[in-house]
Amino acid sequence: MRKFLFGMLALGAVALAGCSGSGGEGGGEGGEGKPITVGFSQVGAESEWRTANTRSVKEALVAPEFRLRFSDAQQKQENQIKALRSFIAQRVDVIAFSPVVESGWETVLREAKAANIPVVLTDRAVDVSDESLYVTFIGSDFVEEGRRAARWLIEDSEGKTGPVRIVELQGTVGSAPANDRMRGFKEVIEGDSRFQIVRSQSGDFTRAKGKEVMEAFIKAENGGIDVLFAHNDDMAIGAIQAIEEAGLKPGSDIRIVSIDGVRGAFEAMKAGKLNATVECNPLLGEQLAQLIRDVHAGREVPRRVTVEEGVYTMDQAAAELPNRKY
Ligand code: GZL
Repeated sequence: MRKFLFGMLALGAVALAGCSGSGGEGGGEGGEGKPITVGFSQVGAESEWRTANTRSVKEALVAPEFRLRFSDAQQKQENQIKALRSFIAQRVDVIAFSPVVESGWETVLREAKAANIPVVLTDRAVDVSDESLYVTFIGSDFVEEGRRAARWLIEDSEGKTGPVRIVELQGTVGSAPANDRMRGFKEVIEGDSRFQIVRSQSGDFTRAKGKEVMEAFIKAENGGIDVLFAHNDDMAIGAIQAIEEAGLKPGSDIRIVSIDGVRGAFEAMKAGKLNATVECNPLLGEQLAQLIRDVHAGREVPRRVTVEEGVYTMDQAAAELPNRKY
């Protein structure tokens, strides 16, 4: 009788661990109080936006509920793949990551699936044929962000006959935000012959590269630039330095619209050097933590979780600046 009872208890314990864990050490909600071990692979530290995003994730995934294993990929896909493989080897409970580019993830995501470790995408999406390779994606609608930037430009160009010559500082080549912001922007301006994108090049989302590429644009176009569309505020801030060093006035000689809504953008708008920024909210930490709790507990989650965002212009900057959280 005693052997039978012990057997039943052991069976129960295994079942409990099985339903509370997801192939990892088990834990978190219902896992006898064990923390949920999360492997998080971050793109890098390339922009103010990224710094705020990292802070938000680290503030949300805290002990004792979570055990966070955080890796900074320095904007290199090979580093992210290495990190994901390490998380798999460590048998974490959940993997979460922001993929630096859209393609090249099938193999490592299949390895995570084979190890029965659920994957949550944050911030950026992946382009995979098998949708079951990740459970959910939380992040902004980058196509809509591109549309919003173009709608601001159309409004700002009211009464102008054109041509309105635009240069475009694109984000990291192959990344979802770069691909989608470009698509959304072009979708709105096409059909209005006043607008011409005369130069486009990647500034890799950084201030330094944004400045360098804008210097080249100014030299090449020799005064023939009316507008800069930058895929993020950091490249716009770098470009502002290049515009000033060329003896031109950012915000008037060259009007500028960018994306993110970081503090530096509000300071530039307040100084009259940036005309508009489209918000892209990096503060996903709390929503991500709840998604991880739900995924780990085996609860249903939406395939796509978006965040609310707005558009801010120069005249709103001074009033809004004190409210900014990133
Ligand atoms: C957008 C994010 C982008 C930001 C950039 O969600 O992936 O990466 O717009 C950041 O500032 O580098």
